[in-house]
Parts: sequence; structure tokens; C-alpha cells
Amino acid sequence: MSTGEQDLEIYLEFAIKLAQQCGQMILDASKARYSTDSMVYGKSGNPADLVTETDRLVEELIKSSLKERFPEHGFIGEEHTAAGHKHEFKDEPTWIVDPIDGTTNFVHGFPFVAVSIGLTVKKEPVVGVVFNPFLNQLFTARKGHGAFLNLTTRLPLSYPNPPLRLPSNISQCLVLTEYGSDRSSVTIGKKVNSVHSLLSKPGNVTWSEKKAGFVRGIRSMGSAALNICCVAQGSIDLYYEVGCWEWDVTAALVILNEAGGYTTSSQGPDEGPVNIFGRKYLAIRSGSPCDGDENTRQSQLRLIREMWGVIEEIDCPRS
Ligand code: LIP
Repeated sequence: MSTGEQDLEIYLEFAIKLAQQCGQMILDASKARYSTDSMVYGKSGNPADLVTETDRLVEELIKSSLKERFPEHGFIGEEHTAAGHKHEFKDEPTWIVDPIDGTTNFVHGFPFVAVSIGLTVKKEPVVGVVFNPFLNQLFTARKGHGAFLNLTTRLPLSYPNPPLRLPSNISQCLVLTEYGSDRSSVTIGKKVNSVHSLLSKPGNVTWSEKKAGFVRGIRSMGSAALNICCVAQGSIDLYYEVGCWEWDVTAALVILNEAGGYTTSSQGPDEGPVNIFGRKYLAIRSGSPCDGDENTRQSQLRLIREMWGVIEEIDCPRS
């Protein structure tokens, strides 16, 4: 059975209501954490990869609601996968869900926490809902119909004016990245080296040299989904992360795409469209071309190449 425009609209509306319901659950659980001992576990014993009872309850609610309403759809969820459930990624509509993206933030009361509900059809992300109940920010999109903040504000935030011009090189960029939960010395060493290269002024350049290379700043907020939504807003130029998963990014990638942004997975000359299962993501905001001889995509790809040239390659197996 083929999925039409109207179906996508129905799926998006359902996902929005579900995300709002989950948002309330997350807020209630967050308040309860001040009065009760909240249960926090490190996944597979990793104390830097947290899961709480709320992650599990919220995912259970999402999974059962989707199953009841759309019994023929596939489902890939962070906590079900962590519990050992295997899934086969098929052409049929498939929901890809993170009940709490930013679990560490949730545990500490740092308000960058989101429920992330994405949908793929024929393996392509087509519907995305990312809701941060703490800041009451609801990001939504469906393929071909634009991306929105709180249902009415079109993204990027510059809309209806043309999106801001893209920077001519990464030295004019504000960048987001994360350190992730793989704390092996090799991985963290490479990530820190990349941050060092992005921030430090090479000894042989002067402050006034345009191509100095170092970026304006690096931020880290602890939620891949919200990071990508910041790029979709146009408030961040580039976000990269190596090591997060499809449930962290699928919904947000629809939002970014619909806001005119672009994402790649490959670290190399072939920067073809993102592989959501690839665990490597480099996302760039929309913008008018920075140079008259380029179109937007060419300017985006040039900045992407410049970034990948600085970021150290990290092996990121799925096991
Ligand atoms: C988290 C991501 C974060 C990343 C962590 C983790 P979780 O998701 O959004 O950006 O650095 O490794 O994957 O575990 O809070 O759903």
C-alpha cells in the first residue's frame, strides 16, 4: 500500500499529540525526581550512558499508542533496542523513536531534553516531531511542507526573509558537537583533538587573516535532536557528532531538511545524503550562497568538506 500526502499529514498530527502527551509525562517525572529517589541506570554498565524508568515508560507509551493506531507500521526505539529487540529496517512506514533524548540532562535538570518521534517511508525520513517540554519548544516537519516551531513559526527563524548568507569559511561558524557516551581514551582523544583543531589559532596566521581556520565557538547541549533543531532554526551554523544513533537524529533530520539544511554521514569526498544508521552526522544550516559563483548546496558542501577536513576520523561500529 502506498503512502500518500494525506497519510503523512495524519501521521504527523498523531505524532504531535503523542509527543505532547509524553512531554507532560517527562515534566511530571522531572518534578517527582525532587521528592523521590529516581532510578538511574548506566546502560550495559556504562555510567556515561544513562537510562531511567521514565525513558522506558515513555517509550512504552509511544510504542503501544503507535501499535494500536497503525498496527502495520514498523517500530525502532532506543530502549527496545537496548533491551535486545532486533528490528529489520523495511520500506513500510517505520517509526524511529527516542523517548528522552538528553537523558543525562533530564537526570540533572538541565532543560535540553526532548522526545523525538521520526517516521521513515521507503527508508526515507519523512515526518519529524521533536518536543522539549521544559522550554515548550515543539519542532515539526513533514516532507515537502516546511518545518515549524510551535506549529506557526516557519523555520529557519529568518523566514519570510531569505535565510542568512552562509559563512564563507568555518572561521565564521558557531558549531555544536557532543562528546557522547563512548569514553574510551582513543575516542575521547580524537574528539578532543578535533575540538582543539577547531578552536586554536594556528601559530602562523594573524588575527586579521580571513582563512584563519578556527571557528567562532563550540557549544554542547547534550541532545542530538535539539542540536539539529538549532541548526534548522539557523541559530547554529554546523553540528557534528560521531557515535549517536538513528533514534537521536531521524525526526530532527526531517526538520532540518525541510528548513533548507543539509546533512551528510561520510567523512570524505563523497558527501551524499545522510545514512541515518551511519552514526556519523554533520549538519549545516540553510542560507543563501556565500559566493556568487555557487548555489546554496555548493556553499554548504564546501563548508562540510572544510569541517570534515578538521575532524579526526573515528571508527563507529554498530555493535
Ligand atoms: C544522547 C544524544 C547526545 C549524545 C549521547 C546520547 P540519549 O542521547 O542525544 O547528543 O552525545 O551519546 O546518544 O542517550 O540521551 O537518548
